[in-house]
Amino acid sequence: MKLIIAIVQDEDSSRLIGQLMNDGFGVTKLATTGGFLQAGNTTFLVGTDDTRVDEVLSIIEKHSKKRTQMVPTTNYGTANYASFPVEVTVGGATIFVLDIERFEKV
Ligand code: 2BA
Repeated sequence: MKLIIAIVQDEDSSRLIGQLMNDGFGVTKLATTGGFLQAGNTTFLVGTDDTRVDEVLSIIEKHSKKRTQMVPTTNYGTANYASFPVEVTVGGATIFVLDIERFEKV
């Protein structure tokens, strides 16, 4: 068994959870915050048989878009400091696949 942890953008989360549920996967959705942007994102936990991991990954890939975002960055100089925007590409999805030693529902 594997646990898939997938971090996606909030905008993609509704369609993604809908598709995963339709296809019979057990899913938990967590409201999370990215460390760099300090903005909300969504983390999915999906526990599944090894044989279905690729299916989950392809659903996540299909429903997770890449987007660009302008981020204000502060450049600290010696006398003054100025803030300037930098373009950051976020997503599609950041995915971890973990081996599960034991799975119980009690
Ligand atoms: P954030 O940490 O808010 O990062 C948002 C986006 O900012 C990242 O998109 C990346 O393009 C950029 N970014 C992150 N750290 C950066 C840095 N030190 N310098 C310049 N740009 C930086 P993604 O790579 O698509 O990541 C989206 C979200 O996935 C992240 O949100 C974070 O919540 C999660 N994530 C990404 N890599 C992770 C990791 N290795 N472990 C845990 N969570 C991760």
